Amino acid sequence: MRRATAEAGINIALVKYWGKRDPAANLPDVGSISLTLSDLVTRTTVRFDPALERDRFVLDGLPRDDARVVEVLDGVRAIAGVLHRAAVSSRNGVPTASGLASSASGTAALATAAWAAAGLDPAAAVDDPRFLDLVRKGSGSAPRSLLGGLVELDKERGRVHQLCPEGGWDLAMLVARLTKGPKKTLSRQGMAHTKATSPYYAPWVAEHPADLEAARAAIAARDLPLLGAVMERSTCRMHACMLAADPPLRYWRGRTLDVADAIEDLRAQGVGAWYTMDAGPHVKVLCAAADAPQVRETLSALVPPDDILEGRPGPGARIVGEGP
Ligand code: 2P0
Repeated sequence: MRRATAEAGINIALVKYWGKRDPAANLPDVGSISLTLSDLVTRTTVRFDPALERDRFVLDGLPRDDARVVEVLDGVRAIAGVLHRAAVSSRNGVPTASGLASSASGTAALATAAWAAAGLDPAAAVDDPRFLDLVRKGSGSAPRSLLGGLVELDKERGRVHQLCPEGGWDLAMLVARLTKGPKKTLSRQGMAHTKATSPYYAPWVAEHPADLEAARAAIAARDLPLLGAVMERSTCRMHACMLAADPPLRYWRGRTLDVADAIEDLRAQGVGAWYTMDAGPHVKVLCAAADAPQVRETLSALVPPDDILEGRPGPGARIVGEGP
């Protein structure tokens, strides 16, 4: 048996995924388009070990019980015919369960490392439906972290494909981290609640393909103002859909809107910057890499410097170390 270490960057959805058509297979009701980021990464080592009686998982130095980790390992074991339990150790460059998408980078890094440690070919994994199934079951947004740059996840078969490689467009994404605790409602529960109770859910799903199409066209033309506009529209439609749930589901805080206002003001001054929010209060800002210093300065008026994170388009999940 071998040991393998993988690294995967977080990804931020520009056109959002929210809602499932098949919760057991974790298949979405809508496709999505995201940007995989450098710098904000999870690094995970997996070693299958005949001496272990159960799987061991250590996250940021602390032992944890996590059923989703065991599920991913079980999936890889079943495919590879491996019987041994595994020792898994993982380091997150982003706060866990804070709405900063560490579950996506974590699942992508874990599955990639486990796949290689079990002796399967990591280069072929992204085209293997069995691999995509187990990654998606771990986290619906995780397949997008398997590829670098701008990535689309299709809703029918759960396949991922790259729309623009990481070196293909000089973009930046800044994150204003507004809280440090865990998110108040897990995405899985929030999606089920929204689908079950929001009268805006059906229109959200019906309008979604037009946002995907507009984003694809903007990316193909490298048209940042158009992509930024679609991104803001998609996040606002997703949050509107949640706000209309019963009872309402609201991830935004007052400061979330203060940051969004500041970004709109910056744009009115001629700097191309656009906001997006996920299942948490934080605000992510998309801009040209050359404008990142100005966006950072704007965010600095509202957020302490340590709570401003920054990434560039980064590579997909990859093996960074292997051994016996
Ligand atoms: C996204 N989010 O497209 C959307 C926008 C949050 C808001 O994907 O239940 O942890 O595992 O499929 O992948 C939430 O993330 O949800 C998510 P599950 P997941 O990024």
